[in-house]
Amino acid sequence: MSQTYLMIKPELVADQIIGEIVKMLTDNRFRVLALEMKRLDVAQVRRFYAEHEGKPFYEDLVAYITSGPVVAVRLEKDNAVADLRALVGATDPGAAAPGTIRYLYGRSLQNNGVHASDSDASALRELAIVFGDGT
Ligand code: 3AN
Repeated sequence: MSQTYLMIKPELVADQIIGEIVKMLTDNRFRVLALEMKRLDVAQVRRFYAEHEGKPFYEDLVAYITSGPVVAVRLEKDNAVADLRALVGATDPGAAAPGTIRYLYGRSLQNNGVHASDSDASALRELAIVFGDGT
């Protein structure tokens, strides 16, 4: 079993598209180990997206993710990272495969609905930033 991190981004939380996504996760045999609605602060989000620092979209990205509460989800499954990336779909919702979360709920390259960790190392790092330790 491995863990990964899914974050429902502020525009979907604002529109209450939460249950639909959790159902897709459990239908795909992910176990929800922790789930919390929270408002991330700027310092947390800058660390979270540190790999994008300096890119043209970075400041807008930080402002967007801190604009309202997100729903943070700790997930467990065999092959969790790859299986979740497949369920989430491509970064650009316009390129996401039919049936994926971003195909269904993504609105633009920035407002693409959800975040999913891209490696086991990222998952550990991101879960620690958002949930603290190993809760
Ligand atoms: P993913 O979330 O698919 O791993 P990343 O890590 O490349 O994609 O991008 C992180 C977030 O930054 C995306 N979810 C999206 O909100 C935003 N983003 C990425 N590329 C762009 C871009 N070219 N223009 C605007 N926002 C972007």
